[in-house]
Amino acid sequence: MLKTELCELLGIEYPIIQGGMAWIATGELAAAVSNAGGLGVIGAGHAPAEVVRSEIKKAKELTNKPYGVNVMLLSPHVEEVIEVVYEEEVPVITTGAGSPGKYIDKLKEVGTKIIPVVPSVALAKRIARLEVDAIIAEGTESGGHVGNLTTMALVPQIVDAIDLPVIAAGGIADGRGLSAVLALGAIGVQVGTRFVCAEECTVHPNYKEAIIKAKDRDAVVTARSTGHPVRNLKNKLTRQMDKLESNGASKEKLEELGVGRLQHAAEEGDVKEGSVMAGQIAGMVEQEQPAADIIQEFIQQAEGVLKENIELIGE
Ligand code: TUI
Repeated sequence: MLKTELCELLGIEYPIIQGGMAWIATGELAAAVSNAGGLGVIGAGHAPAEVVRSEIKKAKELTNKPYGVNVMLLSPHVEEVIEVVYEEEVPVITTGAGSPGKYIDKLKEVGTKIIPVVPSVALAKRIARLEVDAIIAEGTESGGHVGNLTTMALVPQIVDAIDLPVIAAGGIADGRGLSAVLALGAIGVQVGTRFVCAEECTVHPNYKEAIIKAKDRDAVVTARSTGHPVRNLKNKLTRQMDKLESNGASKEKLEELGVGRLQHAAEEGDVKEGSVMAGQIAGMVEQEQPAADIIQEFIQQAEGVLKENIELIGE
């Protein structure tokens, strides 16, 4: 059975972490993934701390297994969210959009494992000096806020640059991706887009349908000129963003147009004028499935690939 160092580190059965997607990854999804043997992660995004607390309580009611919270470090509520994570003694946090440095001592008091997400070697090196437990190397194939490097180029460079365990993210939708990043030196994967289409995911059905219908080139990056590029599915909003950008619109104007659009797509189901954040592998997601089936498929497929690879070597 496929086990890695990540399983021991987090007390989980399979080396799969679910991406903590803002407005999408609720307590229900996180609990379903954790019950299925992965690590389910609640997305705090920009939500107020009490909303995050209620999702944590939901997850705790639905599972006895370890789970996590993704803390978006640019959130206006980040200080209060950290306080809630501390009070609720959340087993694991992943962090995005910065360095979790100033929160580490406090969270270590309650035994929280800390796993920052980084898009570059420079950031990985800076963060590896802190008391963190592992690092997620997130390639530009991911949905949402993205860096520039691909998973294929980023993961081995981070593996070589730091002494911490590395988890790969971006462009991974099945067991082929999992076995590929193990070959790059990662100890596991973080998977977002495919879990959006888990049955237990409470996002609006239109959002899931948009991912299921998407083809290979549909997940495009908008707002590059703002310095905060976002990968989302091509629609009326992305065309409007591109047009404004090519007409030389200011960073402020472009950012203003993006405000609230993810929530609008995720909760209201407006997949035309909302931001349907999704990764480049959206074209590989073909159906809605229980989280447990997604995880079982990942593991069986990865085991098959790894066995075939051993056979390639021969005697
Ligand atoms: O955080 C993500 N992806 C996200 S967050 C998000 S929430 C959102 N809500 C409304 C509108 C737009 C977005 C959607 N997708 N991925 C992790 C990630 N972290 N990617 C890049 C980084 C990152 C960037 C800079 C990590 C550290 C960092 O450090 C900067 C510094 O100088 O400390």
